[in-house]
Amino acid sequence: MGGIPVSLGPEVTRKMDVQSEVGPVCDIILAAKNVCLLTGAGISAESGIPTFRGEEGLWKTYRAEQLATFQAFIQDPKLVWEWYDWRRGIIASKEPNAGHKVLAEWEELFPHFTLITQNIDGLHQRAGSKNVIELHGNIWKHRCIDETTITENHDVPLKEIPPRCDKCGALLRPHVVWFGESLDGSILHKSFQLSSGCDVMFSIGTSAVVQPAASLPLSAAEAGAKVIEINPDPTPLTGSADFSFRAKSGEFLPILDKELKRQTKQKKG
Ligand code: BJW
Repeated sequence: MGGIPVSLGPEVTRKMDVQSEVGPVCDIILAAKNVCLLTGAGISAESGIPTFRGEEGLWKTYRAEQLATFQAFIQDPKLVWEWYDWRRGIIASKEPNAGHKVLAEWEELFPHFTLITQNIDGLHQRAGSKNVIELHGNIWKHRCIDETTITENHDVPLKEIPPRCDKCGALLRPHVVWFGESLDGSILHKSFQLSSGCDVMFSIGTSAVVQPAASLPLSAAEAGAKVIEINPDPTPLTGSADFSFRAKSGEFLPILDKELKRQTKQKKG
């Protein structure tokens, strides 16, 4: 299956003939009974939250192995928690963008709609999405490394670093999935089931390199779904996507949404 790369930089987006660029993909989306989405850090980029990879990415400053593994945490919990505390501060000061808001509205637009995110920032929920599958956890939750109990914590900054469990005094860790750790089995199973059962699968703002999340759109494609990618840069998924829009999600999703709603109205009227 060959992807159709459609370049839509900000200039082009303003000038493009919306119906000819987005029209064909709208027909496919509106015919779908079951729509599934996978989002990544790129969807929050326009809110001002750094992505992981790329020029401005978090890994440019910190090496993944230094901070996003359990070994790194046990070696230096203070360093790891300082990094998370810094990121919590950034996230708390930012707002969901136009892309998050469109996806929140799509929950009502499609009868069967699944939003799967790799993001831990909670911005989809803050934009109004009610059913969000979080593959890599949530930065606003802590987990006791001994008792595995999960607690919500929204303190910015944290009161103590590293934080400790109120009940047993053991170290608390961020309730996120680090490299080398397994994702929650039931969440992963459900995500693959939903991806391989959908008619249309979006991959939005993800570099599509981190497994097993990156396999979700591929499993959808293998099961016959149309795959639509939205990303300013090409990714390893691009060749397998039916449509690959080179665009920022916060700019492109509102355009797509407007056209979907226009076509829906036209069909009804
Ligand atoms: C825009 C934009 C705009 C910019 N609009 N777009 C083969 C098979 C299976 C596993 C592996 C394998 N090979 C290696 C592994 C292990 C590893 C892995 O995948 N490594 C790869 C790097 C090779 N996977 C794991 O360890 C996973 N566990 C696992 O597999 O368990 C079983 C196992 C155990 C032991 C051994 C082997 C298997 C766990 C992965 C956990 C990932 N955790 C992190 C950190 C979470 C906590 C935290 O945030 O602190 O999750 S890493 C980081 O990457 C984070 C993200 O969710 C994840 C994905 O990143 P994402 O979202 O794609 O962001 P970026 O920055 O990469 O991309 C942003 C994109 O946005 C770019 O493309 C931009 O162009 C674009 N963009 N502006 C739209 N405005």
